[in-house]
Amino acid sequence: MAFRWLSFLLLALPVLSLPQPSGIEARALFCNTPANIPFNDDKLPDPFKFNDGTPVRSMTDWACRRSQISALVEGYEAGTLPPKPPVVTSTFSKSGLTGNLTVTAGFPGKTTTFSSPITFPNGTAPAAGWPLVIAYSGLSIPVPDGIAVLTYDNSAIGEQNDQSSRGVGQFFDVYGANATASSMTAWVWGLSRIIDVLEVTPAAHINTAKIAVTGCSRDGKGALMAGAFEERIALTIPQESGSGGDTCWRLSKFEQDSGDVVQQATEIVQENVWFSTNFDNFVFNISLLPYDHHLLAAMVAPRPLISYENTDFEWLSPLSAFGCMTAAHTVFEAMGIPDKHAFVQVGNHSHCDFPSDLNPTLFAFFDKFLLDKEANTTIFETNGLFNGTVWNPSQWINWTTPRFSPL
Ligand code: MCU
Repeated sequence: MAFRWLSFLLLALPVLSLPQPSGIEARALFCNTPANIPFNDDKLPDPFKFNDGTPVRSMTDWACRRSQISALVEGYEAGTLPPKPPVVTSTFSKSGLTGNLTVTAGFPGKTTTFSSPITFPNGTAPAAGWPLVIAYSGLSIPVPDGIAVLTYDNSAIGEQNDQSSRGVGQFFDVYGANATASSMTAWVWGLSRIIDVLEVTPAAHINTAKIAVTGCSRDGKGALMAGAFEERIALTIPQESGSGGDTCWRLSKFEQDSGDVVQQATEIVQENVWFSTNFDNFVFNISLLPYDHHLLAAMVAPRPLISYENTDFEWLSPLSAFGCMTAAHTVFEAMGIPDKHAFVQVGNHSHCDFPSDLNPTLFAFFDKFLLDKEANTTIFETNGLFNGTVWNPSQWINWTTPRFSPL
C-alpha cells in the first residue's frame, strides 16, 4: 500500500510542480475548433459566446472565438483553406512605374505560376516601402497618391463563371479538382502567396504591414473573405459585395420572405461556385448555421474594415447588409475600436461605380490606416432605403455588447 502511495506521489509530482495555466492561458491552449456543431437559431449567432455557450470577455478569449468562427466558416461554406505550401518562389521586375510580380507556389513537382502587375507611385519609396492595395480583378475605387496597386487575377486562381467552374483554376491544379475549397477560398490562398513573396522581395519596396484589399460585387465578397482569413491584410474594403459578402444569410432570407427580390443562399449556390458544395446542405436550413456573415466580418477585427453598399439594387439585399454590419460592429465596440469599422450605404449610382462624394470616407480610411495620417473614421451611414422591409435590431440581435478586458 505504502508503495502505491509513493508511486502515485512520484508520478504526480512533476505535474504539481509545473506552472498551472491561468484561465486566459488555458483558453488559448485548449481552444477547441470543430468544423461543425449542433445549432439551431433564427437570430444571428452571438459573437460573445464560445461554441459551448461560455462567455467571450477579453481579446485573448476573442483569439479563440475567432479560430472557432474561422473553422465553422470553412466547415460550412468555404471549404478548407490550405496553409502555405512548401514551394513558394517569385520573380520581380520593374520598368518605369510598372512592376510585375510572378509567384510560383505548390509542392515539388506540382506548382502553379501566376503574375500580377503592380503600379507604383511616382517618387522615392518611403523607408518602410510603399503601402499597397491588392485589387481583386482590377480597381474600382480611387486610391490616394503614395499607394501602390497590385491587380490580382483571382478568377484565374479559382474560376467563377457558373457551376462549370467548380474545381477549376490554378489553385485546383495544385490541390486537385476535388479540393473542398470554394473559388473564394482559393482566392485567399493565392493572395496569401502574393504577400509571402512580397515579404521577401525588397526590390519591390512594398510595406507588407500596410496592405489593403478591395474588390467589387463578386470580388467584393472575395475581398471580405481575404480580410477575414488573412491577418496580414491591414485594411479591408469590400464594395457592393451583396449576398455572400457583407450581408447575413438569415437577414437576406427575411428580406426575401418579406417580398423583396434579393439574392439569398438558395440562389447563390446554384449561380456560381463562390461557396463549397457542403453549403448546399444548409441553404434551406439557414438557422442551423452556427455563424453568419456578421461573424465573418468580425474576423477582420481588430484590423479596420469599411464596406460600401448600393441601395439602387434590391438584389444586393440592402437591409441585410445594414443589419449584418450593425451586428458585426458590436465586436469592434467590445474591443473599444468602433472607429475601425465603417459602413456606407447610398444609392444613385451604377453598380461598382464609386461616386466622388464617397471619397472623404474612403480616404479617411486610407489616410489613417495605410498612410499613418490623422483622420476621423467614425462612419456608419445608410439612406435606410430597404424597399419597405423594416430593420428591427431586437428581432435579430439578442446579446448585449460587453467591453473586453485589456490583455
Ligand atoms: C453582387 O455580386 C454578384 C451577385 O452576387 C450575382 O448574383 C450577380 O450575378 O453578379 C454580381 C456581380 O458580381 O456583378 C458584377
